[in-house]
Amino acid sequence: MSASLAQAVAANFHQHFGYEPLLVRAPGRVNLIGEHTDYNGGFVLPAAVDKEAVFAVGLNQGAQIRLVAHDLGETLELANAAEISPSDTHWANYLLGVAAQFQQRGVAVPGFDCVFAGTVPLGAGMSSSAAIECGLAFALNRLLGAGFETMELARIAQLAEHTYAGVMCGIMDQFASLFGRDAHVVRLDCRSLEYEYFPFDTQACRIVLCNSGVKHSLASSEYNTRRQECERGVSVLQQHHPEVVSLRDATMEMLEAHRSELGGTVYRRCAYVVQENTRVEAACQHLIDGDLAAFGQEMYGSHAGLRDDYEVSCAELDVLVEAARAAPGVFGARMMGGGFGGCTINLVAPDKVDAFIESVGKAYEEKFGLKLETYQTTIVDGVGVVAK
Ligand code: GAF
Repeated sequence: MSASLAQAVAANFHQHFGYEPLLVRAPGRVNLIGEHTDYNGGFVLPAAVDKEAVFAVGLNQGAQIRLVAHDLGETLELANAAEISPSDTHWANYLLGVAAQFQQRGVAVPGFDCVFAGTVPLGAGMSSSAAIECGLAFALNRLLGAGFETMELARIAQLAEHTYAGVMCGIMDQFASLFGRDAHVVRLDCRSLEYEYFPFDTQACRIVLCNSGVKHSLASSEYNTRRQECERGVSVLQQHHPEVVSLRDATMEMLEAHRSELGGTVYRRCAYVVQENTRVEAACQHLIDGDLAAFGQEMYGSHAGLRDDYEVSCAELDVLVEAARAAPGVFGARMMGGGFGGCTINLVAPDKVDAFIESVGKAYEEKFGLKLETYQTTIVDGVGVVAK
């Protein structure tokens, strides 16, 4: 974490509010494989990374909520913490939604102050919003002595996104931000919420993100539509297979048998999810076997499914993945996150990173006239207090 960013946030808090805050850091995430599976009760394989949000938070002994977005130089004040409601100020909703979730769980939220800043690129599919939600949830839990367990904080953050940001996200991003572990990826079963850590050495295999720079305005509405299409698939299958509670329980055989009833679009959405769950399980085995080449093939398969069947990719992401495939030293590549823009994730041999960036950057500039932004990420611990 950037010590200077934490210092700047702390200094800003002192300047605004004049007392000592709790300092918290909350990372964004990458996801190696398992996309759009979380809200289908399936598997994901994310990790928390060194692009983080930093918070200074304190209770102000009054009733006001005072929020400062350090990077934007914007503030928002609410007269009464007991009367929280969604705001017209977009960024504030991620914070207010969290406070509202505490209240919903019977925790009285008194006046508090919060200054936050971050290095998670916005709209890059690295979950800047989850980082913001999780950081405040962690801080309020501490300051209020609410005693929520970490998984409950993930749910609080997820529901904040549902209710105050209007995105019906799964739990992956919030889970990854809170449960990340240094030098490990974590496989989460999004139904049982059981999880398992796998060592991942970014010195031996670099995680390079290529930011398409595309921020699709339809991303959240299309995301919610995909979720509805999956629910539609489940309701069709349930009529024949009552044991199907989510697409996690579906098989390709079931989908084939009821293909016409599902209809072309819903069939393809469901097929993608069923196949992606299988890929995550296979990918974890490849990780255990130390077979990065085989792991990478699962990533390419994931991208093809997201592009052709789930239809959440875009031309820029497709070009980045194809350019990666042609570049030296690449084990695998795919679009990452909700889609319609944001980043691709690439696993690259350490000695080939510079050549990879040059080659993909050149292809991207040639095709779209855009300068490619890339990030080499390392895997870090999940949300925690910033050591003083
Ligand atoms: C977004 C959502 F927030 C996640 O819950 C997940 O569904 C992801 O898109 C796609 O895998 O990041």
